[in-house]
Amino acid sequence: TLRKAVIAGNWKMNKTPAETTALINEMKPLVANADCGVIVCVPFVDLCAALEAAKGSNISVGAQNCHWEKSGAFTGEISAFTLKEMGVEYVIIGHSERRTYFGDTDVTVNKRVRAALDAGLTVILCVGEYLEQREQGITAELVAMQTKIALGGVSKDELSRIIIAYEPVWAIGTGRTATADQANEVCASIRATVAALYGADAANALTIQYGGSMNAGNAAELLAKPDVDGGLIGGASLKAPDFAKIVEAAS
Ligand code: 3PY
Repeated sequence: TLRKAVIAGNWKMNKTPAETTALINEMKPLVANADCGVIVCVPFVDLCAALEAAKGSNISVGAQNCHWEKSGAFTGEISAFTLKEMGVEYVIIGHSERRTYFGDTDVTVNKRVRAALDAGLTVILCVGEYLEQREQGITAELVAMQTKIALGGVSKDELSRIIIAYEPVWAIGTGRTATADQANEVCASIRATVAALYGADAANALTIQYGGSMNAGNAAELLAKPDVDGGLIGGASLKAPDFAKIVEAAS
């Protein structure tokens, strides 16, 4: 990367509050000297424990989704304003598991992005193609479309509170990783899309992560690429030594 990297763990639906406290306490000394951003995105019910455990450390805390309304009759949902009040700083939006299993669309992703920004959160916006789309040769177009729709109504100032995570769906939780060149190519195409919308300066300042089975073994090669500014880490973020190795590779 040419920018300061950001490493974010996506814990998905893993860890209880007690396990959250233990894992963050284990991580803290291992990542204390990081020269990159360090974020853990935990399940909603683990946020209190994570915020408490991370207090005073260089680990920031994020959620994995938020609703677009401030409050109301939306059983089971959590508002961005609630997250902000709790002290949460980041929120993942549009992860492919949300899009695939829970009906999130480009349009609802955009609504969630807007709400998160309005609440004062920083968004980790996920985009990425399915295997069939890659094989059809439409990856760049598809990812550009996802990016443009998600950023609808987002101002140039607000872009400083957006991180984009490129996550090829075929590499998520499968152990398959995009090659470093594949990852860099799509991250560069996302940067070009953002440059066309907001100008080159804004695009050059944007953090674009790669996600999809990034781990302690492959992180250094991926992060060595100029347009890969960090990682959104799945399984490897659940083990403190592995997560710390990725943070070290990004520092
Ligand atoms: C993965 O690495 O599997 C992820 O989905 C990270 O978000």
